[in-house]
Amino acid sequence: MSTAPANDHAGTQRNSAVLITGAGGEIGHGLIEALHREGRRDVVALDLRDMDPALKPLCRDTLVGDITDTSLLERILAMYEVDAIYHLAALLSTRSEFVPEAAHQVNVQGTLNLLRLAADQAASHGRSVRFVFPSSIAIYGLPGAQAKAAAGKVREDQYCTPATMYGCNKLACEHLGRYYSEFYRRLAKDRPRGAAARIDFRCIRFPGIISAFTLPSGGTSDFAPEMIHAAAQGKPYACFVRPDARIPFMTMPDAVDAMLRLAGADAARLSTRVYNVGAFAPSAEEIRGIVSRAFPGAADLITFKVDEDRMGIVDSWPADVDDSLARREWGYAPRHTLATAFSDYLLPNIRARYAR
Ligand code: AKB
Repeated sequence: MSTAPANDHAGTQRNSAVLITGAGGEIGHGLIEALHREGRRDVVALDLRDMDPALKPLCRDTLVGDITDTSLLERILAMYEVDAIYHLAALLSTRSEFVPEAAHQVNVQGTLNLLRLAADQAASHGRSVRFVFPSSIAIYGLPGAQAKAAAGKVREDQYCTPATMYGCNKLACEHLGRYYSEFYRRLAKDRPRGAAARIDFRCIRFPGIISAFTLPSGGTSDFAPEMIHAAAQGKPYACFVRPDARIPFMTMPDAVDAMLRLAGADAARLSTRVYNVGAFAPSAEEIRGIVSRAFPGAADLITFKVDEDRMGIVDSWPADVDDSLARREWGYAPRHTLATAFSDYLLPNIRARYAR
């Protein structure tokens, strides 16, 4: 359960906080470490499971709970003055296809609960609450492999017709975030007046994200990290997409850097609330080639056993994204190319991880 906040003032005042939901997940690990490096000492981490003990010292508080539990969110409102929220908690695309209604509850109702918390916080302390939200390439729905190949790099305003519950959820949350930031309770006499008392929603449509330190679960882009981590352990891997399957990816450090950069960007420079980011877009076969050269014997251990249903999801996602808006407006600049993602980040860290 939750631990009492540090230097609790017995209710006489609320401590400042940066709230991270889904904090125990892949992105959460990297984000907590990055915020600590930036000198933030007021991170409140919320997750369904208890936090990794190594991360707890980097947080002011760690809470175990569910974003659909409104009484928990009300307790957070009573304990903290939240200035920023990184809302990472979600059921990913593959898992959501087995429990679509539960996915809606977590991914949309949970986000609505957090938006409401942010609105109440802004009204309570009179300052804007920055709400950073990871959307996904899953909001795109291309009609098939041929259209996907013809479309090339997709802009933010193209093919926004998701073909998964997760994609529908993420697109809905993008619009909810824009509504709460610009039109919330627009007819109410006591509606928030001026930007100061509102939410400042900022959103990135992430591609597949590859981490050297954590393995994803429940995603459809997982084939890339699963293949890499299996090869590093000398384990066989049956890849569930075709060799020619192609979607955009980025490394976890670049994903965390992008969120922090967007969160810190001057609002006057932003023309929209939703941005594409990408870094490299290899085919599954190209990833297999790099991995086979890096790990002796992997070539014989990596096979292709296509799951046509999951392949249909990947065929609806873009082969690559146009992220020129993010690069122009808030200086998005991934450090890793496909080559350096492996040479500088994945291979050294993954080898060290499995050498133990
Ligand atoms: C998934 O595969 O569901 C996620 C995503 C691409 O948003 N990693």
